[in-house]
Amino acid sequence: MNHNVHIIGAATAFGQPRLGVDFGPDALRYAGLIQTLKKLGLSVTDKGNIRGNFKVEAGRHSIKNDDNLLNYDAVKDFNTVLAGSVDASVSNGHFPLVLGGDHSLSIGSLAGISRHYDNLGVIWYDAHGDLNDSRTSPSGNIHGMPLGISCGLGDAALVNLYDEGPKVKPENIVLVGMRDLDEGEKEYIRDNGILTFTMTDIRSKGIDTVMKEALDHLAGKCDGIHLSLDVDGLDPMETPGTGTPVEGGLSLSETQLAMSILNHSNQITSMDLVEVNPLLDDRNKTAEKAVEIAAFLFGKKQL
Ligand code: 6HN
Ligand code: MN
Ligand code: MN
Ligand code: MN
Repeated sequence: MNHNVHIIGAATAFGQPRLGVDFGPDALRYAGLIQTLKKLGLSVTDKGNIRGNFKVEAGRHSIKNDDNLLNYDAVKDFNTVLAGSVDASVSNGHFPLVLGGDHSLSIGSLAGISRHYDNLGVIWYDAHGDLNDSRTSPSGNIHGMPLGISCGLGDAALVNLYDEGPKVKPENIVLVGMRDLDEGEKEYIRDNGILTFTMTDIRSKGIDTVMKEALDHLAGKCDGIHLSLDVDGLDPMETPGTGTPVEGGLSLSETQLAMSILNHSNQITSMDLVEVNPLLDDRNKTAEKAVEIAAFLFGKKQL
C-alpha cells in the first residue's frame, strides 16, 4: 500500500435529496481520521474540502432536469472539479482517500483515477449497486448511478466527464454487500456478468472467502484497485448515520476483516469513503466506525 495519503473532502450532497451528507468529510475529521492514519505511520496530507460554487440558498438543491436527474448541473460541475483534484494526487504519487459526501462523488473520483490505469479494478462495498441510469432509477438521485455512469450507462456528459468514454469495465468490478438492487441494475449485472456477492452469499461463504474471491477475480488483469466503500454496506445498527440504510448488512468486525484482507493483498490504490451523514447519526458513531474501517485498510491490527 502507498503510504502517502491525500485526504480529499468531497463535500457534496447533490446526488440525493437529504442535507447533511456534505458535512461527512468534517465528521470524519472530527472522529480523528487524520491522527489515526498518522499513528499507523502514514504520511497524511489533508487537501481540505471541495464544495464547488453552488448555493443551496439559490435553490439549486432539488432541481430535476428533463431526464429526471436531481441537481444534474451541480453534480456535473462538482465532479469535474473533484476529478482534477484526484488526478493531481495520483500524478504526484499519492493515495487519494476521497471522503464523502454522497456516492455521486465516485463519478469524479473514478474519472480522475482511471486515466492512470489501463484496467482499473473496482470493489464496490455497499448495500446498493449504484448501477442505475435515468431510465432504471426509481428516484432520479444520481448517487444511485455512479458505477453505471463509470461503465458508460446513461447521460453522455456524465459518461464523458473529464475523459471521453467509460472509465471502468464491468469485468473489472466486484460488488460486495448487495441487498437492495433495482430491477434494471439486476439486469445489467446479469447481462454483463459482474461478479456480485449479495448478503446471502456473504452469510453462506463468509466475508474472508468473499474478499479472497474478489481479489482473485481482479488479480492479473487489473493494474490498480479502487475501493469504493459506502457506509450503508454495513448494517444500520452499526452505521445509522446514512441516508439510505438497508437492514441485514455487514458488521463492523466483518468489515475490519475485509479491510485487513485488502491491506494484506497490497493491491488497493485509492478509496472513496462515502455517505456519512452526521445529521442522521447517533453522536458521530458512523464517522467513528468509518475511521476504524479506513484504519484497518491501512494496516491497523487488534494485536
Ligand atoms: N447509495 N437504488 C436506489 C436509487 O435511488 O437509485 C438507492 C441508491 C442508493 C445510493 O447508497 O449510494
Ligand atoms: Mn484508463
Ligand atoms: Mn448504498
Ligand atoms: Mn452507494
